Amino acid sequence: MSSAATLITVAPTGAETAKADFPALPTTPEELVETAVACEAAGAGLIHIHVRDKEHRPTLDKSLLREAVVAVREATDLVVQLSTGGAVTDPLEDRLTVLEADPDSCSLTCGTTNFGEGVFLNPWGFMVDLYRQAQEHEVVPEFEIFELGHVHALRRLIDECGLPYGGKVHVDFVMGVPGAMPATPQVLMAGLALLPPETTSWSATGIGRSHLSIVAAALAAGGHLRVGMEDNLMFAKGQPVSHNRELVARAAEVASLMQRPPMSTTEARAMLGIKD
Ligand code: KMH
Ligand code: ZN
Repeated sequence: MSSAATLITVAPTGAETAKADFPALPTTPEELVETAVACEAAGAGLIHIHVRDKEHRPTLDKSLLREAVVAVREATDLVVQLSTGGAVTDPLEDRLTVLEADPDSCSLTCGTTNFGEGVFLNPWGFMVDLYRQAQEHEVVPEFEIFELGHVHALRRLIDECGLPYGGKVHVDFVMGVPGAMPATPQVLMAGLALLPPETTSWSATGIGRSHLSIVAAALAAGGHLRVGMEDNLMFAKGQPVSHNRELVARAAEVASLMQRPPMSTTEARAMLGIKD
């Protein structure tokens, strides 16, 4: 399960930060494509996309999602992953329709969790529907773990529904969301110890100031990385991120120093079981 090269996922936008509060956040189609191109050049292999509407508000509008998938595919070779998490206010039915936009991959969160002031709902029936629809649409799910118990829910999903499309199981630990599991190396190690045997690869991301310690812990433990302004708006103390590329470039530099250079997009597709 550990790998010589590192998959760097960029999550450039998210659904939580307002453009008005953070103008560098890529929210328009043009900004998304420019970000994707720059991050691929800096070492990213996968992009996790949340789309915004003309007013920069998070949206699950199907045609906007489809346009984003097509535009990023035309401009890059990145693995294109759409968020099915959306915003905490998005209805479950709308989150299920994301697969109709035909991404390579989709996020699939393995249970409900506290999410700051809100609750991010992922009841069992929704997880099963999303899992089965991803199998039917030939979309590779990435299993998001916000709490340690989510690892057991993933085990149950695989037991009850079989392997995902592509035959690989890629897990992403999203650590340090306020109210959910803390972003410490110790918690990451506990999560790794619980992973189902079917797991073929894993990555981790630390929210906010835990970002760099989780980069280091994940690399040391043989995992992959997720970085980006969805998770972290500060490059360093007192220095806001001015472009997602900076976070990808730093992750690539640390990974290379640890003899785990960034993976190519071809290697990423093979590792994740993405269809040609
Ligand atoms: N925006 C969060 C409520 C995902 O993309 O699947 C959920 C989230 C996870 O970001
Ligand atoms: Zn997301």
